This record gives sequence, structure tokens and C-alpha cells, in this order.
Amino acid sequence: MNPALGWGTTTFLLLLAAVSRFGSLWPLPQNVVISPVAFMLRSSSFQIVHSAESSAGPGCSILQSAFRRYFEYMFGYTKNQGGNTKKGQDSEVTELQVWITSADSECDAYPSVTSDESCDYSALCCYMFLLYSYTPLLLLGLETFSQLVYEDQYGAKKINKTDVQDFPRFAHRGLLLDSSRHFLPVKVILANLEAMAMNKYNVFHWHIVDDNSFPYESTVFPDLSRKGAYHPYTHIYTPTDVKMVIEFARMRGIRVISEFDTPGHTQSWGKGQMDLLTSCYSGENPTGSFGPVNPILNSTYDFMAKFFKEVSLVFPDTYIHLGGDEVDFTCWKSNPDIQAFMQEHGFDKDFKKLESYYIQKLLDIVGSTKKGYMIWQEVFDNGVKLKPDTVVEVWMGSNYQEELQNVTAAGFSTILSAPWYLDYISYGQDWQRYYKVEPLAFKGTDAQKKLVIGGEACLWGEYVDATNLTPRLWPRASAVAERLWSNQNVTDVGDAYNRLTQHRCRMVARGIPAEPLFVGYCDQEYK
Ligand code: CP6
Repeated sequence: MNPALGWGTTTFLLLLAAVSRFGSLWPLPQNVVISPVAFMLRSSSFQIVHSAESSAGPGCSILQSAFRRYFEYMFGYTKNQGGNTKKGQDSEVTELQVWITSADSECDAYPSVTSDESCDYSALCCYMFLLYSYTPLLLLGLETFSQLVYEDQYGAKKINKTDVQDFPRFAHRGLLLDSSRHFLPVKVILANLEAMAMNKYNVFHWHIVDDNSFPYESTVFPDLSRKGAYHPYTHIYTPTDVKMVIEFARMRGIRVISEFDTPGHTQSWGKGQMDLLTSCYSGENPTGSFGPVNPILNSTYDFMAKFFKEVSLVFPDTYIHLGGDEVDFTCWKSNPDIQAFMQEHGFDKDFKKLESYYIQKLLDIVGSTKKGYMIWQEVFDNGVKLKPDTVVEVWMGSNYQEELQNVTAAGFSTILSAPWYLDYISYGQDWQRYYKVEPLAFKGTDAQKKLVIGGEACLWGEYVDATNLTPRLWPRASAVAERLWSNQNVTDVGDAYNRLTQHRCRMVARGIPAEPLFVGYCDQEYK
């Protein structure tokens, strides 16, 4: 245990202050001024409505369902509905008006990396708040509004007159979940999408298959899940399940980027697709075990073309993550056919060249589906020729600053996940370590820094399933969320502790079993 992250720090925080001047806001908006003037909010008279000037109306399902969701969050879990307070005693807010200012309200569109997520709002006068934004991603503004609502000492709901202008610091604020090491029921995925929205995350990086199991049910290659999933019926994601996840995410302004990692991490693919993987040899004889995808067969590329055609249609996001990490060369080295192929192509003994050969062909295949791709850093490190719009994900912990420097110097966009591997756990408040990361603290020009489009918190699945995923993730992933959303100068760990404690209790009140930061209690404990 590191004492700097444990006792010393937290005791100090608890003694110093308990309430932030920013209340329970998380992540902290870019600009916020909370005045001391408070108004009453009552569930019987309060409404969220479209303003007359808005380009969206009640036909916008994404907004209608958000109105309902946030109304419930504001009033649904009250211990006291405020019925004991006489009407007219305090000034009362009766309306939150929502005003979409863009001509095209984009109600049916999928969020994208270029979606404008900024919004503004203010108390116009005594009875009305106005929330306006350029796209329906004013969902984020509704989240902020709901975070401003609190209960007074009598249990009545209140909100202070507040001005906010808000926008994210980084466009890509992602969370990686791994549904291969353990199967994650759809219910668990949806609950975490809900928690992501509370933290203004906007990308779900779905590491859907890996060595251990293949739960994605392919319509073109149904044997992949029939033979490669932990169970062919109970531990798979059917096309309907996948659609449900994507739609649930869309309604919350979240993109779903699927990852089908190759050529390594593919043991489960081999069960349902003959000859896809490399046969490993001991001397002259096959051992019966398999290595990465076999890169020397035409059948491999025919398969990949058909498979990724399907994937590109199932997942509407304009990006697909193609993996490319941690390729083990041992099996390739042992295989005589591969040795001969290496000779023919003049690769000598350089297996990185063979890896690049495979990835190059895969990228051409996926490029022809009109999708952009994301890849793990090794693909860049190995010198594969990449399309200019490729996003390189930096995950290796050793000297990630130098990697960011190199990737951006080569002109590629990048996202950072190296310091945010939430599968690592330890005693104490490790959220502070995630919180203190500054993604742009590397040597480079302003143009290079602009290429850092965001980051991802990763929760790999070796030690998590439905029993422990949610509490292990929250509120630790909230620390990353604020780093990716709020201004660079929001670095006060003491203030963060006070807000995050309350934010965590709010998640608990909303049904998310988020773990505690340290000693204490919530007004409304988890049931
Ligand atoms: N699975 C896949 C993993 C990891 C990676 N890819 C991983 C590696 C090291 C650590 C944690 C996770 N489990 N497919 C690397 C991107 Cl420490």
C-alpha cells in the first residue's frame, strides 16, 4: 500500500472540508456559477418541455425518453416528495425548457466523433430554466441539471439559480468492457451504459470476443458462437441483443465501437472456423494446438472479408476496432509452411513483417467497407501503412508519453488508455492516481496535442463478471471521466473527493452499486 494514496491523504481531506462549492457536480462543467438563490422544485408541478423556438419537438424520441428518465432521477427516489411544504412559500421552478438551436435536430442519428456536445443553460427568471444546445446531445445538459437538484433539511427538492456553459475537453471519452473472459449479461452492459451517461462517457468500446470465448452470434458464420461461446444459447449476444445495446447507447449519446481483435487473441475463433488459425508444430509434427490467425492462406482473407462486411453492417458507428495487440510469434515460427512463405516473400526471420503483411491486407478489406479503424499501438509500432484517419490506441504502461509523441509526430489521431487500466486493483484510493493523469503532458507541438482526441478506461475481464463488474468500475471510472471532460486546470484532489463522494452516492441512489471511496455513508444506501 502506498501511504500517499491511503490513510494520510484521505484523513486530511475529510478533516479539511466536506462540501464543495460546486455541490455534487461530476464531471465539473467548463463554466459554472451557482448563486445562493434557491428555488423549490415539486414533482407535481415541475415539467421538462420543448421551448417554442426549438427545432426539436415531442416527435424526438431520444429527447422524450431522456425527459422521462431525468424526471425520475430527480423525483423518483425521494424519501420525501416535499408534500409538507406549502405552495407559494418559496419561489418555485415549474419548467425546464429545452431549446435545440441547430436547424437539424438529429433525433434519429447515431452519435459520432464530430457530434457537438456543448450546451448552455441558465435560470431565465424565477420559474424557468432554459437549456439550449446544438444537438440532442443536450442529454448531457439534462444530466447536469439533475445534478444541481438537492434536498433541503426538510426533504424538499431545491435548485439554485445557476449559469452553466459546458463542453467536453476531449471528444472521445471511452470505456472498454471485455465480454469474452467472462460473459456479461446484456442487463449488466445496459446498467453500465446508464452509469456511463451519468459520467458523460460517450464511447462504449466493446471488446466482444477474445481467446476465451466468442459470444458474438454471427449470421454469416453461426458456428463461431455455436462452437466458440462458453454456451451456444445462454452465453451469446444475438443480433437482437446487439441491436438493443446499440439503441440503448444511442438514446444516451453513446457510440458503440466493437472490437474484433486479430490476428492474436483469437483462440475461440478457431473452434467454429476450420483452418483459420495456424497449426503449431513440434519439429515435423503438428502438436494439435493452434496459434494466431494463419496469414498465408487465401481462405483467411475470404473469411475476413465476409465477416467484417457483416460487422460493418451490424455496428452503425463509422469506426471499427481491429485490435492487433500482443501477437505471439512462437507458433508461426514452428510452422514449416509459414517458414517457406517467409522465405518466398523475403521476410527473412522477421515475424513483424509477417504480422504487418496480415494487418495490411485486413486494413484494405475493412477500408473497403467505408469504415474507419482503430488499432492498438503495436500496429503503428510495427510500421504498418495506415490510412490517415486511423486512430491509434496507446495502452502500454512503459513510457506512454513517448508513444504519444511518436504517434502524433507521424500525424495520427490517438487515444490514451495506458494509465487507466481499471482491472489493476490495490488497497487505497487509486482513483486519485487516475485523476492526476494529464494526457497532454508529453513533448510535442500544439498540432500534435490536438491529435489526442481522448482516452479510455479499460476493465479487462479476467477477474470480473456480473457479480463484481459494476462496483469495481464505479466510481473509479468516474475519475477518468472528469479528466476527459473538465478543464485542464481542474486538478484539486480535495474538491474532487468531496464532489465524487456525493456523485457516488447519487449513483447508488439511482441503482448503480458503486463502491465507496472511503469511510462514510449515503443518505440513501444501496438496496
Ligand atoms: N486482452 C487483450 C488483454 C490485454 C490486452 N489485449 C491486456 C494486456 C495487459 C494488461 C491488461 C490487459 N487482457 N486482448 C492488451 C491491449 Cl496489464
